[in-house]
Amino acid sequence: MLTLYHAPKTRSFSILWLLEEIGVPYEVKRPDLQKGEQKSSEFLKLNSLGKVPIVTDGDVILRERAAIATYLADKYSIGTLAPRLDDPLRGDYLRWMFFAVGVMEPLFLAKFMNLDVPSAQASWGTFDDTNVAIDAQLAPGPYLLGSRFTAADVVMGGAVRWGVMWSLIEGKNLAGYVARLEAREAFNRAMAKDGG
Ligand SMILES: N[C@@H](CCC(=O)N[C@@H](CS)C(=O)NCC(=O)O)C(=O)O
Repeated sequence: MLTLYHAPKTRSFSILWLLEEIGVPYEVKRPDLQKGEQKSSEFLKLNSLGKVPIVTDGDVILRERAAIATYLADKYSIGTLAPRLDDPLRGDYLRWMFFAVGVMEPLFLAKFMNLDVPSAQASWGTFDDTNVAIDAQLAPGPYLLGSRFTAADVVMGGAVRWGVMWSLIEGKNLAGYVARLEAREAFNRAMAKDGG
């Protein structure tokens, strides 16, 4: 049985959503972040950073959204939510899976904090390059890899939704993309389960 450690209205929503997309049975454990349960010694054995999401799959302990999503989609939805290793789309799939956490999140934070990071040192290049790259990737649509919805849309989708909500990114293809994601049945099932 898969177990997801989840807290409402946090980054772990992506994994809740992905599990609903995959359709595999799982249980949810809900540490109370307000009470600091994620910093208990028991929890820190699972993730020394004291953060959700965590997924356990038997003896395997998974941490970090992009890693968790890559593992789950490869193991439980290969050829559907994850392009196979020999699929030409695999490269783009991995790019966007890791773009969300490695490029967009630090960029959003830098923007929020008004940090002036030289583009050669920043993982995101320039803000405009990043913004244009995301919008251009979505131009053919309806999803990141064109007609195919993948686990990368779940992880990137979370970041794009957030960026659009806070007006951190813009582009003519973003609002429609977010609306398509939010219309998905699995997304709405996850929303209903988010708070418990
Ligand atoms: N790099 C982690 C970040 C996870 C993360 O930031 N989780 C936050 C919630 S959004 C958390 O658990 N915060 C609780 C705390 O640090 O006390 C990932 O992508 O999975």
